[in-house]
Amino acid sequence: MAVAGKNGGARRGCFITLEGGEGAGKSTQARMLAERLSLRGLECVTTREPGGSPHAEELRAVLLSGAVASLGPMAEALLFAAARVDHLDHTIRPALARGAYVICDRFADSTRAYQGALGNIDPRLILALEAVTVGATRPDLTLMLDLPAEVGLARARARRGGGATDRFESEGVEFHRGLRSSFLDIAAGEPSRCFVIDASGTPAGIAESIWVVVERRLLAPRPPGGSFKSTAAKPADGRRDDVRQDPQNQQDPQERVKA
Ligand code: Z5A
Repeated sequence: MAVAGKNGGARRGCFITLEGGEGAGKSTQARMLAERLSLRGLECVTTREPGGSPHAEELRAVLLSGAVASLGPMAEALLFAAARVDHLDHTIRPALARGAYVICDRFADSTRAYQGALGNIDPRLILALEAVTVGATRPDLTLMLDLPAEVGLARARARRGGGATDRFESEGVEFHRGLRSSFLDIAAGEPSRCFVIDASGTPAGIAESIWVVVERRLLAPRPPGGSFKSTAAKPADGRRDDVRQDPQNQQDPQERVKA
């Protein structure tokens, strides 16, 4: 059933985001998840932030060059938000409106973690900015890929070879440890949306863990003669009502899905 969103028309599709630190495997897993959903005959749109639409990709180049860093984390947060507005308007909302599964490599939780927690911006400001930019188009499911900062950085280094680091890759290991705990804090605070996935295994093993969560949370048929009840944690934004919200499927904040 289509549900009218606050910021942008009817919404029938499903919005999945992947979050986590540098080199956690988000892009790899976004691709693998899209392939698996496509095999089910579902339309998938894989996208990323910053970027995902022509103007937002232009802003990505500016942000990752480090040109905005000297203006401080608030200016960076505003520019990430500007890119997000364009991305939502031109890629995410149109895809959701036609019923697609949108799989997005990073989204608003990255602003909360990078600019908010690590940039020391008052969380109320970050959440207010998020409310204005994202509106009703909140993720149905967020997969937090978790692994030690050193492992993610080593993966990213190996991939880069001798290439130059970008604005965020060049931060020290303490920054990346802080990021990891910020993402875990976000997941613990919103267990009805977020699932922590152990991202230290093989790509295939992690993909399997993700599939278990996606099947259970988004694809499982309703129980005969009834429906899963919405939980108290259901956002009051009128998002799609056909995503299964089984309270028993909410992750205990301490529970990690093992690869
Ligand atoms: N940022 C922000 O500050 N605020 C915001 O609001 C938003 C973003 C939206 C975007 O950088 C930067 O913008 C990001 C946060 C900031 N900064 N950083 N750092 P990006 O898009 O260029 O990079 P990224 O988002 O951090 O992703 P990544 O480094 O490309 O990592 P990944 O997507 O998580 O991993 P991957 O590309 O899938 O894999 C990395 C390598 O590891 C690659 O060679 C793979 O083949 C390998 N890999 C993947 N999985 C495995 C496993 N399981 N085992 C071993 N090796 C693996």
